[in-house]
Amino acid sequence: MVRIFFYMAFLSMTFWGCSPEKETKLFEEQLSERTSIEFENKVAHDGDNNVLNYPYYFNGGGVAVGDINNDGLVDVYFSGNIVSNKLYLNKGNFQFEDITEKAGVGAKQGWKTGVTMHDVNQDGLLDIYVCRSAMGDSLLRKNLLYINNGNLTFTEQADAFGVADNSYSTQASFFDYDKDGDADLFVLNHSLPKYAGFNNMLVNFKNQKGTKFQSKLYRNDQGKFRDVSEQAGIINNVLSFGKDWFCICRRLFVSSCIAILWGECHSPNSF
Ligand SMILES: [Ca+2]
Ligand SMILES: [Ca+2]
Ligand SMILES: [Ca+2]
Repeated sequence: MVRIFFYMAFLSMTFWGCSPEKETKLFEEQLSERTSIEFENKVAHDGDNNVLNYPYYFNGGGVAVGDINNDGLVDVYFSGNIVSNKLYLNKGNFQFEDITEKAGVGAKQGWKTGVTMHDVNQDGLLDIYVCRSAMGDSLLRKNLLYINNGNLTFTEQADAFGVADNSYSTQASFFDYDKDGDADLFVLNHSLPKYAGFNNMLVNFKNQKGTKFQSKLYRNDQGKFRDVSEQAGIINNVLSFGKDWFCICRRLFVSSCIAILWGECHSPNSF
């Protein structure tokens, strides 16, 4: 009996003496109190502003990261549907400064969606391309291209570069589709809710085309972008929802089975 008690006491001491290893995590959350990043994509729910009138109401905005001033620190740009976009300059040690106003990249008008950073004019400075959607006024749907001036300010030049797409845009990506050394542009647009209910034959949807929701491929011709969607064989119809894309074996997959380049491929729907 004494021996059993001894063993029990020993085991208890052993377990009590062992503190569990500190849990190691792959990521560590940095709170806004430290980073000063306080962006919030607030959307109103009143009057005609609701998901019934616009089914993409909760698609959200976007975020792009890149070193806009080439100081080795990655900066962050957020797009807000109806709130101002925000550009945060990375000061190091997880400290960020909101430079939106002086940078001139707030994009306060329209309904902003996806955003991507790319050095569009190849001057060594990252530029910012912002997609817009939702608005009935096509002028407010024009996508925006903020060219980096090199002094923490930007100038909007989407029209000058030929990328002021006024469709209902979800997201855009720059990539060199014709392998000539410069980056071209693919803009994924979505349709209005003609497909709602799915009470029509899919073949009818597939035959419905329109410039407002047609996804676009823009070829970079010496710095000026031109719409080459038709000649590139981009297949579009009313069933265009959104995208997640990746290149495998020279094939471009676009979700929702809309655009097909370099082959006859289909990908799962990812509305
Ligand atoms: Ca930086
Ligand atoms: Ca640039
Ligand atoms: Ca190219």
